[in-house]
Amino acid sequence: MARKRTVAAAQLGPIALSESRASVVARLCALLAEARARGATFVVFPELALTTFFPRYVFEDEAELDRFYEGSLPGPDAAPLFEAAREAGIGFYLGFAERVEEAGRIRRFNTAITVDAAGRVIGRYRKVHLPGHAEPQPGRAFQHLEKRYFEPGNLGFPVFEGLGGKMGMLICNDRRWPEAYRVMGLQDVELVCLGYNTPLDHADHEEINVLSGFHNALSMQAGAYQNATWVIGAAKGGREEGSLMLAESCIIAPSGQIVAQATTMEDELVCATIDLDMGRPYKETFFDFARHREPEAYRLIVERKGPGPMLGAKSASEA
Ligand code: ING
Repeated sequence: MARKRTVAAAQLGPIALSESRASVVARLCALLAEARARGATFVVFPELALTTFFPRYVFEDEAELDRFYEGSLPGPDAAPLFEAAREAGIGFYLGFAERVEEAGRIRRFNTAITVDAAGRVIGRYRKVHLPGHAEPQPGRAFQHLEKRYFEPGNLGFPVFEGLGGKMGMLICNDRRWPEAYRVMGLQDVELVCLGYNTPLDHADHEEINVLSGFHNALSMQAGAYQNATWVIGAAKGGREEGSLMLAESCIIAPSGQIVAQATTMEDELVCATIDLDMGRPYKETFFDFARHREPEAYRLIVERKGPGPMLGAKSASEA
């Protein structure tokens, strides 16, 4: 029997540096209301969905930086979203900057939570792959200082029960790393939710920047197909404080097909009815991991961080 669910990517347009959380939360609630009207029972909001993408700035003053963070859960300003979702019986994924004290020290993560239709937090994920730099880079119009403002996530890539299936989460740059999807694929994930903030000037090479949309879709389509899972990607896009960011939020099937995509760079709800059983035929045939994978051959993936010497390299004389 099919496990059909109507889900949505809730794309956000720009969030101004001066925009209050209350104002942003009102926008999230409007998208949630539209999701309710269109019959969706789960909504994916973007990465760092409560504030402007603040890693584009250099903050020397810690108090000024901390303005952009929440505790382990979003603060009171976000309460209207949690209440509206619970009242509507809609679950959601929400990205935010998390500042917590653990073992006596302050830790900062780029975090996402999944909240079920009853308002319970059923998943927490902290972004593992932090792009950009720890130190400001000379000559950049906009910095990308996630390595300065966050630690790599320490929760792994959890998969948990949700929507009557198996759900997992990524955040932005994670979607470019096949290992991230595969760790969830090895937990039989059926729906991967992710938010992103993707500046179009990130790379120092314009021949790469012009392919941002292609690389965005390629990364998520490949992750979906190679792990026979649905992927929902929700962008914060548009020109945000001068920085043009990719939109193109989309919903991708286990076949790798894009079944719905945003057409604006503003607040836009992208809806689709998905069948959580769609990945099953792939997992029973050529992506039957237990039958086909050869972990012994993949050791380098875990043992090495960066490229190293060729294995079993024979010198010309030995060949
Ligand atoms: N943003 C970007 C992303 O991975 C980036 C950074 C852009 C990396 C373009 C590579 C190419 O979509 C975040 N926040 O990770």
